[in-house]
Order: sequence, then C-alpha cells, then structure tokens
Amino acid sequence: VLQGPDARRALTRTFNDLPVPDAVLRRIEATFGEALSPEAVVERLLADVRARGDDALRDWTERLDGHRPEELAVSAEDLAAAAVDGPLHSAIRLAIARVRAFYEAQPAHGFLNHGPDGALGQLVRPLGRVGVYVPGGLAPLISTLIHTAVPAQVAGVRDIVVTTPPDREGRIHPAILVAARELGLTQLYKVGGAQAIGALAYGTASIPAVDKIAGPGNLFVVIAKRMVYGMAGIESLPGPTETLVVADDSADPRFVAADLLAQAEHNGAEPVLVSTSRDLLLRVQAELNGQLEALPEPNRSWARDSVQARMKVVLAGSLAEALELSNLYAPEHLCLLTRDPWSLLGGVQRAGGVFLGEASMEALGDYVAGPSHVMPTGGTARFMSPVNVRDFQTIISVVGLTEDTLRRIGPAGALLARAEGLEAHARAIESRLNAQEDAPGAF
Ligand code: HSO
Ligand code: ZN
Repeated sequence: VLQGPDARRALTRTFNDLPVPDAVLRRIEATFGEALSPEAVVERLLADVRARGDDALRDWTERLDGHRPEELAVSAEDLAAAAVDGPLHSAIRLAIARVRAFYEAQPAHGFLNHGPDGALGQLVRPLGRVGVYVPGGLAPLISTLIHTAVPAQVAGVRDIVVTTPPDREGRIHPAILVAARELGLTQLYKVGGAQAIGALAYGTASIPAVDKIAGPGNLFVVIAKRMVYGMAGIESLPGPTETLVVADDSADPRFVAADLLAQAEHNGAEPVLVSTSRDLLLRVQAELNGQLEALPEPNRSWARDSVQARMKVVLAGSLAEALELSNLYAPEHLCLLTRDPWSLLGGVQRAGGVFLGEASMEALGDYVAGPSHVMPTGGTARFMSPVNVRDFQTIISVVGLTEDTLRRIGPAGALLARAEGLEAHARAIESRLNAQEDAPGAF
C-alpha cells in the first residue's frame, strides 16, 4: 500500500507501452532472418505495403494471421448474410443508438460573426474519408467499431473504411459484420496489424487511402500509426488501458473489485485503487482474490497478469488528496465510488472519462452508456480527449472584411510585414490602401 510521496512517485507516468506481441514478432523476424525491434518491424512492413500494395497485404496476412485472403474486401453477400442471435443483435442496435444520441448532443458547429468588421468565422467540414481499425486478437471488439465509427458519422463523414484481421479460416466475427451493417458501413477489409495501417495511409489497389486513421490496436498498430502520421491524420496513440478507482469507506468492496478486474482483463492493463479507508483496501484485497479465482480461463490469467504485474494500491489522507493523485496520473478512466461522487466532479482536471457512482461502472461505458470508450491512455489525458465528433472534422477560418476595416487595420499589418522584412506582404496590403485613396469605394 502506497502513501504520500511514494504514491506520488508511483502515479507519475513513465511511458507505459503496450506489451510486445512476441509470437508475431518471432514470425516476422523469421521472415527477415534477423532480430528486429518492434519499430524496425513496423518500418519494414510499412515499406513493403507501400512498395507492393495488395500482394504485401496478402503475404503478411497469410504469415501473421494464418490465412491468405485472395479477396481483401468483405463481399456484399457476406456482409448481408452475417447473423447473430436476436438479443445480441438488439444489444448492438442499442449501443449504436446510444452512442449516436450522445454525439448528436456534442456542440460541433462553426460560427460566422457579421459585425462592423465584416465577417469572421469558422466553417466546419467533415473529413472526406476515415479509416477505422478494429482489433481482432484476444477479443473481437464489436464495441470498438461502434465507438469509433459513430462519432465519425455524426461528424458528417460519408466514406468510412474498416480494416480488421481475419481469423485462421479467413472469417471476420459475425457480430462485427452485423454491427458494420447496422452502421451502414460497406467497405470492410480483412487485414490487420501494421500492414492495415500502411494500407489505409498509402492506399493499395483494393483499399483506398484515407484522410485519418482511428482506432486502437496492438503495439505494432500503434507504432505504425505514429509512423504514418502526416501522411494521414491519426486520432490518438492508444496504449494499454487503465482504470483508477477512488473509493471511500462507503464503497462496496465487491463492486470496487469487480470494476478493477473488468479492466484488468485487457492486455497490459493497469488497475489503480486509491482509497481513504485502510479497512476498505483490505476488504477489496480479499474480494479481488476471490473474484479472480472465480473467473474462467483465459480471462483469469489475463486479469491476474495485470493485477500482479501492474496494480497499484494507494491509501490517501483525504478525498482531496485522492483527486490530486488522480489528476497527476491522468487516468483513462476515473471511477468515483464514494458517498457523494458528484461533489468531487469539480476537482477532476485530467481524465479520459469520469464514472460517478455504483450505477456508472466503466464496463457499461465500454458498451452502451454513450461516450466513446476510445479514451486517452498512458497519461495522454493531459493533452488529449476521448474520440469525439471534432476528431472527424476540420475547421476552415473565414475572413471577409470590409473596406473600413481594411483602412483601420491595414497600416498595422503593413508595419508588421516590414518588421519581418517581408516587403511584398507590406505592398500587397498597401496596394489596396492606395487604391482606396485613388478611388474611394472602387472595389
Ligand atoms: N475498456 C476498453 C475498451 C473495451 N472494453 C472494448 C471492452 N471492449 C478500453 O478503454
Ligand atoms: Zn474494457
């Protein structure tokens, strides 16, 4: 149990990278015949996709996912035929509807102020084409497709391209296909990993290049997103997930343990518990062990790895100190399980999302609460926001001044231009000022 300066030190971030996918790394190294860092691997995969396009995608998908997709696109027939049972289908619809309603409430409009100056404003335009990466691997992240594509759709993006790795039989999980169909998405491609990011950034014969790439993935995917940035936009560099629970003596240890374990079952997750009650910490400890043992495999091993390797437990002197530590840590998820969670909200400065009270567990936020579960990890909540409508729009500044305004502010502009040594700038301004003197109202 950490306290005081030790707690501060433990919650001060050093970059928390995703775990290296060792098995995949070995297979890639075997192909190149040498030991490689994850960065070197991604550099080579990207270069290969750039040079050989679809053939590179087929080769790497065969080598890494165990299936060679002759046709990279999911066919319209497969998309139409995908089915899941009724209740799951309804749950997918509910998730889509709730995430959509949430983002429709986000203010994301521009403005155009007509005043004595003329008009100044910001136009808001949707991005043309967005790529959404949906991880396969340990779990088919149906919800991640919804939580990334919906804000883009609400932003007005018409063209959304989805890539996701196929299984060894070359299939995409039917629930992902059903979610895509419910979202009205038609462009899905069976390719994952860094090679998918390369395809989205550079374009291939089958997969069109996109303006921005969104969505989480494993370490290779995240490194690839960092490397292609500039070629395409990226919405974030999602790392391992974290949840910080603030609990006082009123919290139910069963719920605290359950919420910590829910996040712990994600690969590389970091569960953090900050409490003002030593007694609660002890009771959560006991609950955690019990609930961990009761989990089925492989979930138990995943969760145990996070708990044993990375869990942090802090005893805080007060709720104010608990919040201060949380703001320092800047968690992806901040869960407030205290007597009066709303009284703490004003003190929250840095977090991806804040979850108040027993009915607002983060796991519900992963699916159907409303806000996207793609939130800033690794302390990037210091400067990043959760995925939202603004990620899929650009702003265009609008300048439409009147002659009066030109006369009033033009000389200052010319002066600044000369101070920068930029004579042509100054003359461009003065040419209009002079024209006005020669023939007032002439333009
Ligand atoms: N909690 C994860 C997202 C997720 N959970 C998807 C379940 N499915 C990242 O914050
Ligand atoms: Zn989750």
